[in-house]
Amino acid sequence: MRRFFDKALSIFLSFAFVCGMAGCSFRPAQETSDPDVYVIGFSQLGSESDWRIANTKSMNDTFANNPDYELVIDNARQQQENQFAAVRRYILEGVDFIIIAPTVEDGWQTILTEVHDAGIPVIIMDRSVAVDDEDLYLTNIGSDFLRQGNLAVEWLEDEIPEDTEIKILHLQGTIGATAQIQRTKALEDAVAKHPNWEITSQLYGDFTEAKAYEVVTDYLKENSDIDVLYSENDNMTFGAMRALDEAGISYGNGGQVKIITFDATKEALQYCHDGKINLCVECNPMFGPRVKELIENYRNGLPIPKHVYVDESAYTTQNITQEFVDSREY
Ligand code: GZL
Repeated sequence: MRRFFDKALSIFLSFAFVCGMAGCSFRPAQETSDPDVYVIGFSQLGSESDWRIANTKSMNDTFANNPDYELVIDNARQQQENQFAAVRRYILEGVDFIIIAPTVEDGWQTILTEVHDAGIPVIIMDRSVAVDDEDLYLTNIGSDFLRQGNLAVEWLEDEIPEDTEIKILHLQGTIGATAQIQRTKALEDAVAKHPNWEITSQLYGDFTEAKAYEVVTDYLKENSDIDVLYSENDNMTFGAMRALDEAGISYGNGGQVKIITFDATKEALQYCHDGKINLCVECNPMFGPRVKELIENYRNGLPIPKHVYVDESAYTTQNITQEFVDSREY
């Protein structure tokens, strides 16, 4: 932590001198009272969904009241450039550790090389990064998104008789995000395997409720012949449900449209229990305790696997109770 203080002081003095000359103001880096506190710089990609809010809360709950750590969080508002700026600020401030929840997989080679050259360890959390050298980060902790997608298509295969034709409306998350890439791959591979399955359209919902409501509303003006909605996160599903309601199209158990959604947030599970959503595929955001354990293993010189997956399941109206829904943390 001493490095953080020395760096912050020297940067502050140099910037103050420059700013004094240029007449600008510079807010000193986040300062902590104890030089032995381990400072973590966390570049969170945004606050676009209930899942993301729960993910940030899990990190805060884990580190915020721990006297040994200081967690500095930057919200990139789903812009990768903002993540780069935050990471470079953390390097300048000399934090002890960096955590990145990347918006998309591409574009991280340069910035992760800068972090590596600065000698700061990095954990990639949630989605993945596509870099030439996996040694640029300690580990990638997140979900097996392809397994999530395969759980969804396996459920659909059980639901749909072999020779029945189905039309699938596909709502995609942020293009280039690992969750989007892998959940899309599972569906596209299944459609290639089932000649009676058709994707009528792939709409871009960016993992947000507002965008999904907008694109599904527009789509339903010209098309209403869909049998399945495959939506890559709950918030997009909520937007699509609003659009379906306004178009007078039924969904859920006994409805025209079977709804498949990813994340399994409490609100989605309640809809599932009530028969309005057919399948919720879980995507666990509660990474805080596991990330803390990985950081402590690193600090104690213990081995860390390159990929750490979290446990997840899939839920239907038939296999959840109101008690289970009430028990959920997020
Ligand atoms: C999945 C995560 C996705 C969620 C969305 O791990 O990256 O991003 O499924 C969130 O809700 O926006």
